Amino acid sequence: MAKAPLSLDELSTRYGPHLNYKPPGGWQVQSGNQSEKLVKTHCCFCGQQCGIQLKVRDNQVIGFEPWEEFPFNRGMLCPKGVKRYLQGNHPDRLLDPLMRTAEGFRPASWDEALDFTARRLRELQEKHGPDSVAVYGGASLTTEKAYLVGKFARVALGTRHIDYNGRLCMVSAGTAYKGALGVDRAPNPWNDIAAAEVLMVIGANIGECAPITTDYIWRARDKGARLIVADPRFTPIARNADLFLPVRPGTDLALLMAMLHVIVRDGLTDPDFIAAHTTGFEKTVESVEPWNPRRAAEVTGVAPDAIERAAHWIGESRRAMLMHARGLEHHSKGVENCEAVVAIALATGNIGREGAGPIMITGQGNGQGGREHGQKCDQLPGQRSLTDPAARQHVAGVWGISPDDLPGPGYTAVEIMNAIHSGEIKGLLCLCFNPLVSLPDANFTREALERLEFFGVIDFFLSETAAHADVVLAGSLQEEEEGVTANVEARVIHIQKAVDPPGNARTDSAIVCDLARRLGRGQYFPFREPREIFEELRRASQGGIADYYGITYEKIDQQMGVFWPCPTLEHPGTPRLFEDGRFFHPDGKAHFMSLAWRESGDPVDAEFPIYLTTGRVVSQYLSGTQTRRIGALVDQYPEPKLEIHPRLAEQYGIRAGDWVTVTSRRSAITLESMVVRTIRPDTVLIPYHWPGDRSANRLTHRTLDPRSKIPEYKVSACKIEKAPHPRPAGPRPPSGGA
Ligand SMILES: Nc1nc2c(c(=O)[nH]1)N[C@H]1C(S)=C(S)[C@@H](COP(=O)(O)OP(=O)(O)OC[C@H]3O[C@@H](n4cnc5c(=O)[nH]c(N)nc54)[C@H](O)[C@@H]3O)O[C@H]1N2
Ligand SMILES: Nc1nc2c(c(=O)[nH]1)N[C@H]1C(S)=C(S)[C@@H](COP(=O)(O)OP(=O)(O)OC[C@H]3O[C@@H](n4cnc5c(=O)[nH]c(N)nc54)[C@H](O)[C@@H]3O)O[C@H]1N2
Ligand code: SF4
Ligand SMILES: [Mo]
Repeated sequence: MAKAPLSLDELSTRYGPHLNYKPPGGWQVQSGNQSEKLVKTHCCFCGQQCGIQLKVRDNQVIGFEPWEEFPFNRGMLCPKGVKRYLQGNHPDRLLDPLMRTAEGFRPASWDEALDFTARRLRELQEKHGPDSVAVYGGASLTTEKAYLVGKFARVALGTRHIDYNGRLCMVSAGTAYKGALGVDRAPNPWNDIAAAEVLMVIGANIGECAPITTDYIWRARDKGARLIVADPRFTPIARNADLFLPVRPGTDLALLMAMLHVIVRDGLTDPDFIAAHTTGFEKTVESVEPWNPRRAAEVTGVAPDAIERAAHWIGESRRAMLMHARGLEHHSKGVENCEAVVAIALATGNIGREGAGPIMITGQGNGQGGREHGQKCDQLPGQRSLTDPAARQHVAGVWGISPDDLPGPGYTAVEIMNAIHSGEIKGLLCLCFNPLVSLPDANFTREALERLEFFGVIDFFLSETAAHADVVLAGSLQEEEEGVTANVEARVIHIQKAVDPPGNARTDSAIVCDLARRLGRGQYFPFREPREIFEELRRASQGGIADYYGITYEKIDQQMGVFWPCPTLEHPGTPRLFEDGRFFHPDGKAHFMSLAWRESGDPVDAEFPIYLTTGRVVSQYLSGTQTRRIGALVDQYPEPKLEIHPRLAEQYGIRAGDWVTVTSRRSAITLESMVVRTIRPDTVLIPYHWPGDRSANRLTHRTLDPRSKIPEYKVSACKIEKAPHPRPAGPRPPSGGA
């Protein structure tokens, strides 16, 4: 089957020369127009899930108003939130299903596209077995859709291979919290941040990636809280820190073990709490014993007295919080890193109280809800385990199938791509995921996609990945289908439908249900609207860890969100976990782990002597499919730049604005330099929101954390050289070039 991606000309012919579209004069609204309405809903982008009111006229989202009563963000929005409304009517919107032809794509009818998709998936399964096809889901989907996708893979297709893009995001934190505390959720509501006395932010660029969280930190600062920041870069939030720990990429575990070492050595633990509520503390003590601050300083580049001070501030406080994001987690020891953070909180008794706790900062819009109800390869709804016989019995009962017909655990996201590359998996259905830009080692991903015998995508834009598909099914934006998401605090909130999908585009869940019918499994997918999916989800989650049984759309509206677990209709929800000192393990205790240092998967050496790390900028979102199409956001940061310290730049004769070729053990890309004093001199950073020859993921490696299976995006080895000539100049398209 032809697999060549569309050329830019082909893309433009089909979708018009609308790259980086700005509406002439903006979509301005006449005031007092009777046909306008405001719809209270949430931002479709990051895990803060800010409340926003979308302004709707004639079935089009034409603008927004702040939603000041919504408690999480109180009307505040970041640059992405105020521009999100520009997607719905964007000229690149897919308005019909597309089928690949020898020349590119042609619009097709839904019958043709869905029949073809169902037929090809079944043909592959008949020939090569049920597990020869895989499903990719995504955590920008509403929880209803995420639940539906998990059920679709297992019940309609009967494959064990279903995983999602949150595998690239939250799984190190999730694995660690599940192992230590028995539940994969930030334990505290965000108001607790404002009540903390000591805040440690580790591997989180709060100002750019969790902008609204900045406000909570300011509130704590206003009350005198101390702020510790650990990051290889002096990020915007670090400018306000009392203590900055410029940690070398990939060495957080040594830093955290040394902090634990000091906490134990100096008697800063909470022995009563440890004795009453935890197990295994001696294992942790033993593993941190060799990690005195001097040894850790050699590994991390952080001065010993700074490590001592951080440990003392946290150990001496009864209201300390440790906040972390992907800088800590995108590592081949991402789980241990998070376990060490949790261990510091537990050892000092800083958990289960206002202003005290370890908190993961969930990234994706529905990063929390999207990881609770079964689109993970080893999971059933309610954050249940797919291998637990009682969980299988319960969920199979709700679904009306035999537990014996539920497939077992399958591959994780990167493992699925590896199996596509090796030919083991031959068909893929992908929705809400752009792996060609977001998986590590992009050249490998592209080779894999070209080997697929069938590839179907559900998206509303033709992403770089979708350009490789045989069929692209025109799906829906968040505001085109009702549902729920769970924000960074595990507050379940209500996504309101503002408009219908445009043209012949359909809602994601209608597409999935229709496909299930064409696969002969329609009786299990009778849903006419998301509310019916939610009702089933409530029952499927009942009794699980993420228990949604007591949550209804109406209750969410009344309470402005309901924190799970919420087991009964009378239950108010659970903003703060562990207040009664009970953890979610059967023994009710929190479990300490033993920690062990190991090197990253792509270590620096004489040939590749510089640490390369990757991350984000405030105006772009993830693989950029959405934000690279919004002119005002593109203008803020049009191209990826190489952040480099003046000292390192000087060593290579690089001046600000020079073009630099960055080479890793996989590949090379050339980009403009941005010489800044805010990064370690042994480290460079590239934001990853761009495809093709601007893609940071051409350079990254496929080493995974052995337990969470997260890629090690935050540390690769590279070399740099000044490039004689820049790449061809001029505006670049949002799509293509992959
Ligand atoms: N503007 C914007 N906001 C977003 C997103 C976006 O794409 N754009 N994406 C959302 C999503 S899905 C996510 S996951 C979050 C991500 O949010 P963050 O994790 O905060 O963002 P990153 O830029 O990936 O990395 C965070 C920080 O880690 C640092 N870092 C790199 N290596 C290391 C290391 O080894 N140790 C330590 N301690 N720090 C290190 C980087 O310098 C960076 O400042 O943001 C969410 N919000
Ligand atoms: N080098 C490097 N790589 C990284 C990271 C890094 O820090 N460094 N971060 C990783 C992280 S934390 C993450 S979360 C991943 C994200 O990586 P991806 O998940 O691949 O990124 P997205 O841009 O969210 O891709 C989602 C796709 O789904 C579509 N989409 C969005 N919403 C919907 C919807 O409601 N319905 C449908 N049908 N489609 C939808 C979008 O148009 C887009 O094409 O990237 C990872 N990759
Ligand atoms: S991108 Fe995140 S912080 Fe910005 S408005 Fe949207 S939800 Fe809020
Ligand atoms: Mo993420």
